[in-house]
Amino acid sequence: MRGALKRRKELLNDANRLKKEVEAKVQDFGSKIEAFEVKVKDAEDNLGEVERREKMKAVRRSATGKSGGKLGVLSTMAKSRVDELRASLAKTKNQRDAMLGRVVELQDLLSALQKDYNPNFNDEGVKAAVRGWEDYFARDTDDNWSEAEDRDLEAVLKEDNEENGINWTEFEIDDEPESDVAVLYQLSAYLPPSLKIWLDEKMSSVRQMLVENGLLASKSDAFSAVAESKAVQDARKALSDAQLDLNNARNDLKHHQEDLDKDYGPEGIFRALKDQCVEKDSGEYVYELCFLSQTKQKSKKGGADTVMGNFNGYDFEEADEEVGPDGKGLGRGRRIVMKYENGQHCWNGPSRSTRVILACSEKEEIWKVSESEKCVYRMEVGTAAVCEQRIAGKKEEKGKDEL
Ligand code: MAN
Repeated sequence: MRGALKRRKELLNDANRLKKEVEAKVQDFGSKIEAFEVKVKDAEDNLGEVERREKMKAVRRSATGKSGGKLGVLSTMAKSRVDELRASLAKTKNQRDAMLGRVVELQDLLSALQKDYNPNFNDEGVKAAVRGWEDYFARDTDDNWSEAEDRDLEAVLKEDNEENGINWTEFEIDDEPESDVAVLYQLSAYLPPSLKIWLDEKMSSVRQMLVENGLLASKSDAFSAVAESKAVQDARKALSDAQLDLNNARNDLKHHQEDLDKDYGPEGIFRALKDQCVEKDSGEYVYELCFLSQTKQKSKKGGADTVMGNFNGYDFEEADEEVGPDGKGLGRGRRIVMKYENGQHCWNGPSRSTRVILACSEKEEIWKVSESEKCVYRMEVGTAAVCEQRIAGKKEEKGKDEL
């Protein structure tokens, strides 16, 4: 009995430790689930955002792309007009420079005439030319320009590119929603999220209706989810992964919570025996008892095992028998019974079931197996889990524990 009570204590310690482990898991899963919920929420938001962005891109493509939307046509025309003006300006500048050369040449000629002519020689033509030249030279004109103006002119004449003038490619393949139609979406960004989603859905359904009624070509698939972009696919995958993690964690938590709610007997001691198995050789079979799990009949001649019941709760039974000198017996008093039901179906009979009557013993062992009726079994089993302290108390000195 002393050994049995010691073992019972060990079982109780094990049971408490196992219970604590499950409680820790429940707590752990609680915080894990919170984190997974945040992840799912983020993934949902991200998917919504990516989908919206993709829609905008589609709208932009139809507005600015080769499909010839208003802005696309306008930007193409503006670019060719700018090119045309730049070519004219270049030509005009060349002409100006050539003319300037000629003016300088003429001025040199007239300067030479002014310097070298003979004023005593009465030639009216020469005199008029020199006077005219002097007037011309003295006159203020606005046909001269500064070096800075010339530099500006050179800059304007340079080809447009990313660093100079207008970056036309930006208007052709820019991802940002700058098109006239996409501006609508920019405006919708100022709306509260619920209204924004509502607006998107409305626009999508209106477009779908127009496509279905043949009023709008579906070619661009602007709002259709048929050809989903990689970005949307990735975002969707991230969401389903996060949802899977969350569901798994929720299921695990549920499983552990149910385990905590389960009846593991007095002080939860049977938790320490859960899934532990003991066997007994008896007649044609070896009988197996797995605590809180199954009872089985294993044929010694080979062949498959027969399930004699699945654990399905507790019952009590009043025992009234002598215990032999080996201490292996039910004795007298109220005994816990583990019920194993719904085992393999019995030919011409019920599903197999087993009543497992527990009595105190130092170690777990099956003492006796019987088949009281066809396919209704009874096992008398010893385990330290059901030993009672008060029995020891009667026999042992009260003060011993304190010592
Ligand atoms: C097998 C065993 C027996 C049972 C019979 C019923 O032989 O499970 O315990 O009585 O089947 O047919």
